[in-house]
Amino acid sequence: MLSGERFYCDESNVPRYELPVLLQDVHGEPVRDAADWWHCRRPELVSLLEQYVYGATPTASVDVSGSLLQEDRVLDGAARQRLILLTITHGERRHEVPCLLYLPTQIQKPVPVFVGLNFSGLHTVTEHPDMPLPMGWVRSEPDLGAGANRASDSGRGGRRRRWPIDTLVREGFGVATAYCGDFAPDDILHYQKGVWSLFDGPRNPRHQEQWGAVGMWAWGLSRILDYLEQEPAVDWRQTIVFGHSRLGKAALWAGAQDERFAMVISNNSGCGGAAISRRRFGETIAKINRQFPHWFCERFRNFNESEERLPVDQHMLLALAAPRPLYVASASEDLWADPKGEYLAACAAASAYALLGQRVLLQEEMPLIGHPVCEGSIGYHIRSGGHGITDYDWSQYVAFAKHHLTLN
Ligand code: GTR
Repeated sequence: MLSGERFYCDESNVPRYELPVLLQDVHGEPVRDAADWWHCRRPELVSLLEQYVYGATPTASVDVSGSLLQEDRVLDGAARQRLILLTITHGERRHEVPCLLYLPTQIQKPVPVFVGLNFSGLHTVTEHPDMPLPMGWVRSEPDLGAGANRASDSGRGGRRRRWPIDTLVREGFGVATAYCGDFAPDDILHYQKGVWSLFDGPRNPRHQEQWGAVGMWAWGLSRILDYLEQEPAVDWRQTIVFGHSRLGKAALWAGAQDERFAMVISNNSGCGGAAISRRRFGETIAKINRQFPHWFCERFRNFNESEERLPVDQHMLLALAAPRPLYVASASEDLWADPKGEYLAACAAASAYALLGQRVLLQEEMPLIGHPVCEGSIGYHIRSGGHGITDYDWSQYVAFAKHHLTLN
């Protein structure tokens, strides 16, 4: 929580609100069955979220190919580590993104893979000395030695605790990650220097519905999946899209749009992710738009301080994962992300799951800290501690994936 934000993290300040009805279309007609959902309501919700929150995702098809740059055996031989250069081509334009893929050496069959973006570069995920540093803009993070928005060698391995590759490969999973800034640098002055240039020239002010960084990150996750589809060692039908915080927002939006992802995980994604905007608890639409004007579409700003007029809320984003397994995770001290709002959104998404024949076992009462709900198609936990992705979070994701996916 930022200093001076206490007022916004007080339940007594949550206004009375009504959520927009999930199972009712824009003409007020009830969504009665799976056919109504697939043919009418689902596309309508994707389109509303594009128009009002994330901006429009380009529909133009692109070509994605991967070329192997490096391969090593790592973790005492438990994993193959591959550095792959993804080339994304749209007509005459192309854009390159390095991607890191870990595969368990013990398993001879195609494996399920966790796919997620990282905040600061591939070199922060591993200490491997040959991992290239990002060439472009990175966040200034003193503990990674990334001053003046340039990555440096001292950041090597600096975020490896967020990426328990060893555990994941030993549990039978692959892991794929790319640096979010290679799709869209996370900065108002630079975010159009990634995949944006494949489609549009810079425009200021942006068109009301032009995509922001969250949309570009989500799109990037799908391009990694395009590559994984071509990778024989990967069971791409069992890919799990996940993300922490701002990248959790992107993972949810990717899972909502791209039904190829078999499972969706949001770790502390908060405002613009899993949390109900109408609660105005912790980070609000006005605050996020002011601090991160490049994340969402311009129209989202019309709802600063007037969430009640927004035709969507975040339970609709979560519902778009249905009927696939969805996991939402909160942390008890991460009030800025509104744990209760994240839980209520998960509960409010359950009616879409029920419509599609899936069981959701979330109760009205929020689960206690450290008591995950893993059965049923929507998983949830709140752990003790602050904003972050910890081994505890990962062990729930592994258990949830093992429960819901068919592992070889
Ligand atoms: C915060 C932001 C949140 C969340 C977080 C993060 O500053 O207010 O929405 O995304 O950053 O990504 O760590």
